[in-house]
This record gives sequence, C-alpha cells and structure tokens, in this order.
Amino acid sequence: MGVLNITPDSFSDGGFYFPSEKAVDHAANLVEQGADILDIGGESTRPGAAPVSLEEELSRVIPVIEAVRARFDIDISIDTSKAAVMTSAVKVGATMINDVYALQKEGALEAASRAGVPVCLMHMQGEPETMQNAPHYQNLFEEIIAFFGERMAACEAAGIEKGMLILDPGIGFGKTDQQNLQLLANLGRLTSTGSPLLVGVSRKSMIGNILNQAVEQRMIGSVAAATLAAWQGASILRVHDVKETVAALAVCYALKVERNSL
Ligand code: 7PJ
Repeated sequence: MGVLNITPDSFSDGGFYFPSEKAVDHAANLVEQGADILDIGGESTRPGAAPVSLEEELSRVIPVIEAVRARFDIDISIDTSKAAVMTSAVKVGATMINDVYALQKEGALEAASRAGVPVCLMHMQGEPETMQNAPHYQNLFEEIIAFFGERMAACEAAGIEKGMLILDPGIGFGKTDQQNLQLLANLGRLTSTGSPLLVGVSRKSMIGNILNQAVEQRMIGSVAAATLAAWQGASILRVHDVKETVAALAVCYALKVERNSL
C-alpha cells in the first residue's frame, strides 16, 4: 500500500504533492513502482496535527481519487475518519476504507456498512493532538486485542461482515518507542483474531530514533521493518518507498515459500 498524502503539511513529502495534479503524478509513480493499493488521505493524523473541515478534506481527496480511478486499475483506499468522506470517496471509485479511528466517529459505522468495501480498523490510544504525551498500558497486547474485539462487534452489529475487516496495531499512535517495538516484534500475537493485518511503520519516529535519522533518511530502516512485519504475517504494508519495499518483500516471500519445505 503506497501512501498518497494530500495535505499541504504532510510530514514526509513536505507539501510537494499538493495540489492535485502533483498528487496524481505521485500516484502514477507509486503504481509504476509496484503498489497494489494507494492510500489516499486529505487529513494529516501525525502527532500534533490539526483537524481539517469536511469541505477542505473532500476538495483534496475527491479530484485525486477520480483522476487515479480514470487512469489506473488499482485498489484505492480512502484514509479518513469522516463518514461523508467515506461515502463520497467510494462513490467515485475508492475500494477500501482506512480509518485510524476504527469507525468510532459519528456515522462512520453506517457509512462503511453502506459502502460495502473492506475496512481497516486501526488502534490508537488517545487523539493525534495529544497521543504521544504519555502513552500508558497495563497490558499492551491485551488492550489492543480487546479494542479490536470491541470494534469488530460494533462492525458486526452495523452489518459489516467479519471478512471485510483488516486490523492494524497503529504503530506510533499513542505508543512509546518501546511499545512500538514490542508490537512489531510480536505481531503474530495479533493474528488470533483471524483477520488480515495491516502495518504502517514507514518513516515513523520509531525508525528515526533507532537510527538517529531525519524523516527523509529513513527508507532503509522502514524497508527492514516492513519486511520483518511481512515475515511475521502482515498482509498489507503501508509505505512511502514502494519500489524498495516491493523488492524486499519479493525476497521475503521467496523465503516464506521454502520455510516449511524441508
Ligand atoms: C497509519 C495510517 C498506520 C493506518 C498513518 C504516518 C502517519 N493508517 N495512517 N496505519 N499511519 N492504517 O504515516 O506516519 O500506521 S499517518
């Protein structure tokens, strides 16, 4: 899954992909590099980011989804927590919903149910503006698995089939570096739910803090982390550096095929 942020303040592309013509160029790039899914978002959820209005978010993402849909036969994920954005995005060609609030915002469960597309439910502790202030867990894995259980039940009650759900531990969303590492090193514990896992670790501060690198230098660390997530069973990797990740994943899968062949 290639990341396509359509936000003027987007941390990893510095606003270079704004407005929409540049976003569509970048989308073409990600497709050429081998992305299977484009994750298109118009509201930054990075720590400390400010919210955007519905009108602003729609004006950022809808023209880009329309243009990508017209040009490429690729899955398009709409990265939003707003029900109205989910509905409009799927209407113009989005084939998946990625919600860092796991459909907890008003009307989101109903909108996702009506849309009838797969949904990624991400775990977050707190809210983006303050989530990194003092993340705290009694039991990291139990709390995340309990959250998934609660959101899966809410989805079922709203008429969303279990087979439509993808789960994401939310690396960096209300977690310390150590908690992020614990999650990433023990991803297998999250497969008990039976749903596919999505992992997004690309260019995140956890990588930067290990390597003492700025955002634009974190490609190799990000590829390593994505590859290790895939090795442990993650089904979808949300990444900025598509070409490099695709190559690493090809090696990972070649090894996986032979893992139990002796
Ligand atoms: C994630 C996301 C993630 C899912 C972002 C960033 C912050 N959606 N949106 N999982 N991260 N599902 O890219 O650093 O980890 S935005």
